[in-house]
Amino acid sequence: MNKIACITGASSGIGRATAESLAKEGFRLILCGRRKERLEELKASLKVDSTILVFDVTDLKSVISAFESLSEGWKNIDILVNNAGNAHGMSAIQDGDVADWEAMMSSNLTGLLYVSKEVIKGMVERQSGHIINLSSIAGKQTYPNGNVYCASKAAVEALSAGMRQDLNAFGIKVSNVAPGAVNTEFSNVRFKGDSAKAASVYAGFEPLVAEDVADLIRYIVTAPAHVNIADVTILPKAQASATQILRKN
Ligand code: 8X3
Repeated sequence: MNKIACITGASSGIGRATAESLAKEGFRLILCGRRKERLEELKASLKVDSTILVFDVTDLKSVISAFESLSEGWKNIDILVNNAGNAHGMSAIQDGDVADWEAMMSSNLTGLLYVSKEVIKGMVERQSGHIINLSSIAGKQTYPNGNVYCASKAAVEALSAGMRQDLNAFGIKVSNVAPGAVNTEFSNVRFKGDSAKAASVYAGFEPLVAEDVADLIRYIVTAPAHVNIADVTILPKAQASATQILRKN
């Protein structure tokens, strides 16, 4: 296997688990994130050839220079996993914090576009590639107090469909992955370090773990060449919708 997979938000959660899962398949990896030490630690733990790009997806100049800095041997990216993104705050729209709104729209939507633009160029030239966008159940169903986070993920859903249509002519596959409740740093970030509140999101049922989503991504990227897994929602067994979770206590 000589294929190169580029993963954003690789320093933790679903991104990190995806890096570990694709490493087991033998992919060469470009590990992207803001936290250099974590990326270095991850790189050292992997048994495949990998390289690190440290940048913030919301900073266009950094995104452009990071991809320009790749040496020739790393430029032909076969797979892009657009995983970087987060939720910031959870409140009714009338109480929303503008800084939180901007942080979500810029990482979940604009940042995904910035990174995709840099990678799509080469994919179009080579007439091959596969983009996996991490959406959410929140992109398919809006829930109370989810407003802007849900809007940012609904935008990812629209972009996945739009990318699939526009890149179809170039033989590029686009897949959309929409997870439900996954126990990662997600809720800790959403609730700004309030660990009790974060833990309560996953209390009383067995949530997904990052490896469950990574396993799905591994399946998507290793499916036969003529198969595109276009859009998958992955939920814990206890979850029936964005707002319906069967809790035991
Ligand atoms: C994360 C899932 O349900 O907390 O995107 O929005 S949810």
